[in-house]
Amino acid sequence: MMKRIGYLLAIGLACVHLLAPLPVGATSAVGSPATPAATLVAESKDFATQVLRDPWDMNSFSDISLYLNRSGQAYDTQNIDVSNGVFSAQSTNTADTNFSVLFPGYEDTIKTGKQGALFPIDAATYRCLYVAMQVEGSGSQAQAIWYEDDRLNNATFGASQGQFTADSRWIVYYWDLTQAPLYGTSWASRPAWQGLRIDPSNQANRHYAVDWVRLTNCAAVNHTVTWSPNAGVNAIWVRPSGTTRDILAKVGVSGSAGSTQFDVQGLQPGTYTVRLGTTTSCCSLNASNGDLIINQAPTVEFITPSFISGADYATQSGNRWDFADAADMATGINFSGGIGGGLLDTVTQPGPLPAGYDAQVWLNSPTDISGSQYRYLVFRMYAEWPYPWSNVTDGMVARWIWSVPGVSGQPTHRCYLVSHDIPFDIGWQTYVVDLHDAFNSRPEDSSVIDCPGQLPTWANSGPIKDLRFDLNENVTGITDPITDGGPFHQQLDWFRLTAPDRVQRGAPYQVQIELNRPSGDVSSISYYYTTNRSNPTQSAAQRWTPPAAPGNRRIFVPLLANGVGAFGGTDTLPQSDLTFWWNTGGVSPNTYYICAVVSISPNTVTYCSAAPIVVY
Ligand SMILES: [Ca+2]
Ligand SMILES: [Ca+2]
Ligand SMILES: [Ca+2]
Ligand SMILES: [Ca+2]
Repeated sequence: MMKRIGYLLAIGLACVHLLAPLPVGATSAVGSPATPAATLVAESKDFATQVLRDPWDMNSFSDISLYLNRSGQAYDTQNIDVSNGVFSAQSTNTADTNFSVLFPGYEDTIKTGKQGALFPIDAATYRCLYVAMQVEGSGSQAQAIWYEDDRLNNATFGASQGQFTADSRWIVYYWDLTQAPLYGTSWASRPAWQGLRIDPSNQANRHYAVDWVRLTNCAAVNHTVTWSPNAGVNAIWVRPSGTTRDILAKVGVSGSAGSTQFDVQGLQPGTYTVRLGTTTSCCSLNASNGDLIINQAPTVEFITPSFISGADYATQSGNRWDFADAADMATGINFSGGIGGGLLDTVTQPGPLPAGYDAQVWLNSPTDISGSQYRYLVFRMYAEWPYPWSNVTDGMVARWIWSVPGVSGQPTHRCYLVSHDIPFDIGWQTYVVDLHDAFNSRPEDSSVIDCPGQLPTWANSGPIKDLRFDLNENVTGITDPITDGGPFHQQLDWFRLTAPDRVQRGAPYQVQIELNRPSGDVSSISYYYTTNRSNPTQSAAQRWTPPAAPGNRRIFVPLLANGVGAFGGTDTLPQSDLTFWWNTGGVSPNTYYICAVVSISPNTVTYCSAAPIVVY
């Protein structure tokens, strides 16, 4: 069972006006018959894009899902929806609605996914926060809160000044996070923060909607906007293409000047119509220099090397855990459902204290396993229950259980070792557990009999005999403080248990990457290898070219990647958009990360693989 996690928060009371009231200007007729060409400008450097590789664009529920309603422990937020690139919700009578764009993770649990413990914010680099948002009603304030780590309010944290929101107008709200906080510790006082939470309103029962959140490096991205001089306008509004949403993006504009520098670092990528109006109403004039396109910077996910590209135990032992055949699960108990359509489909009812019905999936493990060899546990899982938020405290935790021969020496006796909690979120997610991490490797518990006094870690366990995955500890029907609880529906697409990827020096290695944009948009890309991801361009990776074959023959090079990328079967896996054959001939044996410097003009961004590759 999870510990309950306390979390207090009262929103600030200081009054910071974003917008001084200004007289409403006279309007004039919109329109110039000729349509000028759109202007393309670079996307600003944004934490979520460049570090998480998943912008807070509200295109998926996972942009805001972690710790919603304090993971089911406090009913602060209702009518939750993410659709058409917008997150919308409503505060409840607690008047403390909030969402986390970066959540550190849960105390005393395994950290996975896009949790802030694995992706802390570099506070010196990222410090300008932009939230494109509308909040219902007047007299309501918004605020940002940052956390040192998974202890949340029990460790160092800080809260920005409150900012009055403007009666259902869409506005790009801005916080300079280096400004003095309303309370707590200043942003600049620590090198890194693992949590960032937004409180859209400190009032009860207010609707709000969020188009995006950006956390930038504060470097201006200037775009000159021109218009027919008009003393009646004083603000720039932008309308995202395909919407009817006009968003106030710059105030204090001199309408009679007819032109201004517009810093667009707070806008998410996309095409915008730029218009002029007042702070309270859009719009009487079109910009005369046309639409604005914020270029979408490239993001790169490495498929090879990755945590699933190394040798996979189940594949090596003859039958991949893809749930394409019933043999992948040796036994399954305490849940309903089964294997079909390439998935293991399960429903677990809420059960008795302390840990529910103890739903267990025993994976097929025909041969002994070496914990020192197999390091990464990776699985793709869907989860849902009757509510849109997760509830980790009341049982949305899985566990990994392994057995070793019992100390009694009887051939069938086993010592069972139980991992720490693996919290899970709702929706489809891919979870990576580094079983050689000191915390993740250490069992939290074991069977009562047949275990040694000093429990082995995963990394020094062997031979491992059995593998069991406990789906959840659903006790929501008994202990959920804000709902009546309900069954957990979970689907498993695949498991991998892999060794770090390896290549013999001199053999070509195929680097595969997945991009957020069509590969044809890439204007240049170069590859590197490094022992230190802080120094991504440490060594240029040489391209491998096949030796010239005699006559007209060509050498066929087999795919070295182990079951990753485009291949048949019933698993959903990332698909390769670009490949690079790396010539490892001149590379000293060591453990490296592969990095890529990718340009989609006018943006150039550098990414490194999350997983290493061993050259031996
Ligand atoms: Ca996103
Ligand atoms: Ca959006
Ligand atoms: Ca299989
Ligand atoms: Ca599958």
